[in-house]
Amino acid sequence: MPLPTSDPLANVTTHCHRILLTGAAGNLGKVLRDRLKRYADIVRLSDVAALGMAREQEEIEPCNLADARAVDELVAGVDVIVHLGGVSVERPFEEILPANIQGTYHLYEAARRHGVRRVVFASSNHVIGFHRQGEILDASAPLRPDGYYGLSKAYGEHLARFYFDRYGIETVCLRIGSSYPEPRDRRMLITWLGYDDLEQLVCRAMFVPGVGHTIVYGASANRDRWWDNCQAAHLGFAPQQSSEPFRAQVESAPALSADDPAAIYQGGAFVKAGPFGD
Ligand code: NAI
Ligand code: 15L
Repeated sequence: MPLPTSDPLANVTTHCHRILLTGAAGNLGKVLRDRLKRYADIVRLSDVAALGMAREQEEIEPCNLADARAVDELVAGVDVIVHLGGVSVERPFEEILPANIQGTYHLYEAARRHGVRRVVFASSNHVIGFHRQGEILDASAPLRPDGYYGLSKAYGEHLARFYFDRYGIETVCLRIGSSYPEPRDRRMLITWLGYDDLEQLVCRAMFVPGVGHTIVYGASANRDRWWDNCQAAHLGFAPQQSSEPFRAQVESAPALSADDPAAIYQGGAFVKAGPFGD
């Protein structure tokens, strides 16, 4: 897919002094760890899990997002935050609360205190997971979270909206589909976001001017789509990858039964996780 003729990044510097990457020890954190160095003098890497030794252009700052003071120190001196940290799957509310809900609040409060002007927030397709597969959704679609995890991401999107309206901190909320080296099942043929497209999306989310509070779906240029990014056209996100080369391999596995909720709703298997602790 060609880039838009008037690329919003055409005359914009895509470089800053320091990027903070939370969740840097996770799957996507590992993918972005090196790639973000293209866009900053220094990438500050943070996670509650081990990150190894700092390499060139890196600072390592371990931090639990649930610890407000530690998060405040983490954010000092940062130009832009790429916030991937937190629980990334459906889990009991008691696990989601400190990492995703309190943690994201701590991050925005620190951003406000330290004058950070831009956050890239890893939201998720699970904020709309209870819409039916095949329904085409844009950024104004009603939220239909498919669990506590999706609810926490919905909270993060609303928190970002509030911090823009109240304090002018801009956020691009990435409603990421399924970002893996390859799509793993039929649903991911539609929701897959390749890593080069992830990098393009994060770069645009960091540097396109005047994003305010933007919601964008993160999927590659796959044959079939459920998501329409018309309301994020100002980002100029033009995915270049496609799940099509993986179709034959994915479709060689048996399909889910048509009445399986994982085959009915956009959130896939997340819609049938839990209840926990009964
Ligand atoms: P991941 O689970 O591999 O990484 C998340 C990282 O956050 C982990 O390294 C974990 O240690 C860290 N973390 C958890 N609780 C923390 C806390 N209290 N304080 C500090 N760090 C904490 O997840 P992945 O796949 O790398 O995803 C990154 C982000 O993107 C997550 O926010 C996830 O919800 C979101 N996302 C990912 C998708 C994907 O396909 N990989 C799809 C949609 C959203
Ligand atoms: C997510 O939000 C999860 O973080 C990830 O583990 C995937 O399951 C993805 O969504 C998905 O929906 O495939």
